[in-house]
Amino acid sequence: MFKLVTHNIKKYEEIKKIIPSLEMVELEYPEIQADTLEEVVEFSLNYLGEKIGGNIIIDDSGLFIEALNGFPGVYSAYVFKTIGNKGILRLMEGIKNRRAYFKTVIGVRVDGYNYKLVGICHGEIAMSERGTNGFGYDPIFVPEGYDRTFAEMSTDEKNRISHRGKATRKLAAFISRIA
Ligand code: ITT
Repeated sequence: MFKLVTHNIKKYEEIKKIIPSLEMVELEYPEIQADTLEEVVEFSLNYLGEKIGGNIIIDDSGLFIEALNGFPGVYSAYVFKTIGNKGILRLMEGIKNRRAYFKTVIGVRVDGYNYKLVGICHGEIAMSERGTNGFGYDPIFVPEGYDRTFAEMSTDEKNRISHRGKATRKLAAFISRIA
């Protein structure tokens, strides 16, 4: 049995649509300041392995904007809390290159070993916030090949193309191999 450790219920709902047996454990855990999501995940998995044990899953995600040299990236949670979508749109004012991508690193800890599964979704930063579904940066992110933001899509539609959907399908395959 695997436990997803997060305090983000929306994240859990997205992952649970693909892996219905997943349980959620609501727990805050320290996230180190590092250059990559992979390093953050590695540290958190080791910390949680000591603290709660068992088979653990975590999801660390970020939005990487090309014209801002990858910002907010590993700082996505803090930036969302402080300046939010409006702040990002303000930083992007007058910038033509709106390319960005979301990346999810899912960390799995099984029997004391850590594994990572990655998903990436390319797209663009919208000119304004649109839509009310999803969470976080969804209202300002338009995935490649679409003209709607993630926040204008259902969870199933987002899951089909999103960073988290891709990483979660890899996770499902990984779990079925070790089960
Ligand atoms: P945890 O408890 O699982 O850490 P969190 O919300 O802090 O939950 P992250 O650190 O992975 O999650 O997310 C960093 C930020 O990016 C945070 O502000 C999220 O709202 C946002 N984010 C993550 N995934 C997203 C997605 O699929 N769509 C839009 N925003 C997302």
